[in-house]
Amino acid sequence: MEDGKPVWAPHPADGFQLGTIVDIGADSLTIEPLKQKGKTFLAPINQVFPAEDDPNKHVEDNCSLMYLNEATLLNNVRVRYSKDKIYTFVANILIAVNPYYDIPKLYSPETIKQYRGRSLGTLPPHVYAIADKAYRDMKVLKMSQSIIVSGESGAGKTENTKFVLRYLTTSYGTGQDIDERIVEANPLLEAFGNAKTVRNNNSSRFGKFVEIHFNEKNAVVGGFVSHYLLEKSRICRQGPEERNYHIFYRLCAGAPEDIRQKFHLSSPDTFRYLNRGCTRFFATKDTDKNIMQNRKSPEVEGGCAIKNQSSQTLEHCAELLGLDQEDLRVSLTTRVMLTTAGGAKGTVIKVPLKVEQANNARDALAKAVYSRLFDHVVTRVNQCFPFDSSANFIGVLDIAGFEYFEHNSFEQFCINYCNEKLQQFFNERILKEEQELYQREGLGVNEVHYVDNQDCIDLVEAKLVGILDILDEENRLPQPSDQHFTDTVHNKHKDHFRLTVPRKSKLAVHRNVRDDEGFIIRHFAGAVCYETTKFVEKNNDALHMSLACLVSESKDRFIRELFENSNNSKDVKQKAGKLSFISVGNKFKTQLNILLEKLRSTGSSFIRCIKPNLKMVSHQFEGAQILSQLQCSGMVSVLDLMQGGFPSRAPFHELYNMYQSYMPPKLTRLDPRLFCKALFKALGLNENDYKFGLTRVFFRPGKFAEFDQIMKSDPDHLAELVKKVNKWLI
Ligand code: AD9
Ligand code: MG
Repeated sequence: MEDGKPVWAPHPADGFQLGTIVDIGADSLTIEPLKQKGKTFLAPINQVFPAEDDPNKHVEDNCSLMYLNEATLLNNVRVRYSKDKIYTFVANILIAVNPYYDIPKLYSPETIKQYRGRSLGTLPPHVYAIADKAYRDMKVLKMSQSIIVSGESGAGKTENTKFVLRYLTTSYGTGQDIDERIVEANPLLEAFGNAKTVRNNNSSRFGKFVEIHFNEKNAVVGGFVSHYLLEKSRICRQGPEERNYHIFYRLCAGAPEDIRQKFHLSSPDTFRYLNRGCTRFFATKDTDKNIMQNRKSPEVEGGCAIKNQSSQTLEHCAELLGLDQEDLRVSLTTRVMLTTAGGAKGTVIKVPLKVEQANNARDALAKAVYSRLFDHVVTRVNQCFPFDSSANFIGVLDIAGFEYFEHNSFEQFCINYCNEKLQQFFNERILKEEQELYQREGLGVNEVHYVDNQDCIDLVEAKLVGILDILDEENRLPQPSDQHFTDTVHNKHKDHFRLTVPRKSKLAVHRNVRDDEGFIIRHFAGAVCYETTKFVEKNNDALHMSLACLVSESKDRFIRELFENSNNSKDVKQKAGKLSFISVGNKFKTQLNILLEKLRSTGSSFIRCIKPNLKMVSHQFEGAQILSQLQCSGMVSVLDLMQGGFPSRAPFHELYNMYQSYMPPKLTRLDPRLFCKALFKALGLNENDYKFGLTRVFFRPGKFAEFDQIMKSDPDHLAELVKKVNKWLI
């Protein structure tokens, strides 16, 4: 970068703005914005990037730009988006910007046909190009493939996933029922697993990996769906302007009369979980006879009773769960314990619950029923596209990207841990692909380096000392606490590079929490402060004892079966003595490791989805927040990774076309490869700055632009150059 050359400098709203350098300081630059001549500002050197000569130029593959940096990437995506070109490649990675409106013909059957069998790069970037590449790779390499779709909420992951599934079943299905079923599973899964949130009116509240299986002849034979981390808190509570899962409102609005009667359906307003107002508890010091009779613990005060007993809520609930109404009432308001005091060791007693505990028990029951129902729905979906044997599969992963909210809890911790693992896989693959490309092109180099995030993954999942195991240990204590857990994490990892104690200002000011109740993890995509309140509770999937026993003995076979696996021992006495704990974190860790093992055994492609604006409207490009998504999705680190090798690459014929007009006719008669060779030799370029591959020239960072500059320099220089070329040719 030098005085007078166009550069991209930081801009608070647009991400970057064009300007020129007017002065160079020790660690900052003075920039004059193009749009506001005369009004200069200072920018840190490491945040200013060289710009292409023509800021309106756009390219299908970002790697064919002369300057490969986050600013030129953002600009390329911006220019393309303004022309409804929402897809862009960065090498083999596809960036997809959500257009928030239907671009005519973008996904038409004709477009599907066009992409069939065509190599990557021969047609404009498209999600179909990625789907077809996966299919062709599967066929040629005889190896399963995966397509990893990521991005923040509302970025278009689920829509793109559906386009991939539709493409594959349309292009390579057998034309039978099974193709349609794979596509039709989506509305069903979305009814149970999607909800309106402030970020997306149809937000998936679970992650999924959908496999399409193919036979030896590479035709579709079946499918399989795995699901991850259904958001359970939504069942009982939704934020302002948010809703519970779609299925509830659909049932209330459109169920046939017999189902309405059977399920006692009415308007959503009448259900607390849909709009606050169903079974509530209030504090009691006396009244309830049954509870009083069973009180044998010191907690005589502070029991509770069900408030709206006059309504039929409890009765309906018991009826639908196949339970005795009285049993349900008792189980919701008391818990069983094994006495150890006063000689009567081993006697089961019922301890009344406090209001808050009873509310939690009720919510836990609702969450358990729903999450098991969701598991069941996925199992049934899987039964709809069974297959006897499969040669290979193409799996599409639609899972939430890196999350960083104002308040981050256990859910964000799990999803960001997942994203660390996926990022590592992404790095491994991109690195490998770069190296393979260099090998294919015969470059004879092997020197791409990147920053590994294994230390961050270890911090979360290492045996005993990892945060997940520390949390499980806490859950197993007789009296687990979020504070004790947090302290243990900090004690075990005092000087860990990735972990710090949050500053008071971050957490405690408006909220009544200790200033160190939480931790900050330095993720690959940025530091996130997690508030650990409720970590212990959210890590436990077990119902309290009396409820667990109750539902496992439901008169309703369906309900009984939903709870069958988790409740092996029906002996209350035996179970009451134990602390019931089912670890959410470790279940996820296991699932994730199985998923990654699967991904590692497949060939892979990546789709990075981008949300263009927070208003969810078309034709609005909010540069700064798009830039932050490019950083969070690891795209900026891909550019960094590529900087370690030869990031800019140009096919010989492209270079030939670009520069032939500058050269005398004698030279342009040469074939493109020789033309380029002659040119480079004559220019006397440093051989460390570029490499000749079989089909293209690879440049070290910034060297493509230098070359371009020399080519376009003054005529005298060019004449000199031509002489040299001629000499070299002779
Ligand atoms: V979440 O993490 O599940 O909350 P996603 O899945 O990333 O999120 P989704 O695919 O649901 O986002 O897209 C959000 C909305 O954007 C959709 O409901 C569409 O209205 C809109 N969308 C997304 N992609 C496209 C597209 N290619 N063309 C038109 C689109 N509209
Ligand atoms: Mg989604």
